[in-house]
Amino acid sequence: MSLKRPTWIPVVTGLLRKGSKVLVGQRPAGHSLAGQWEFPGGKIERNETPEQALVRELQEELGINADVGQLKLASSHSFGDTGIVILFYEILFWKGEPKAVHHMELRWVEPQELKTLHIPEANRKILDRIIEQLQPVP
Ligand code: DGT
Repeated sequence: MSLKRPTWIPVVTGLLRKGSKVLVGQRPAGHSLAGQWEFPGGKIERNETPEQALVRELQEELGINADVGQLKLASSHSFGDTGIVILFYEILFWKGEPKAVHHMELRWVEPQELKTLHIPEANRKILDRIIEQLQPVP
């Protein structure tokens, strides 16, 4: 058992849907995981609910006003004494057109294409479940 309590960083991300596709952004240089393709989002700040944090992050990163939908998945990933817990929310409706304000590039991809992209390990671990969540409801 570890003597030191781990530090957990709570993160929220949005699964923005357009038809069968989902939006991913390439993380900018100078940040951790630079060049990797992520779902837009970021850390929950103090005194924010996960939904408030996601609305703020999507405004800052994409310039959209999002309507946060259902919580679809949760994942955790640790490195050393630190870990992240990521909550994935479905985003079906928003105002504005997503722009790469923060990312190097944005792409709408088919869920299966996520397998071919360089994505964070925290997402890779649960990619089958992410893809399953992104299938259209029959
Ligand atoms: P950092 O990590 O200190 O460079 O800070 P930021 O501001 O670049 O990171 P931020 O606010 O995007 O925080 C999200 C953290 O979660 C970051 O360490 C990367 C990690 N992460 C893993 N998978 C994802 C994902 O799909 N989307 C986002 N936004 N972050 C992810």
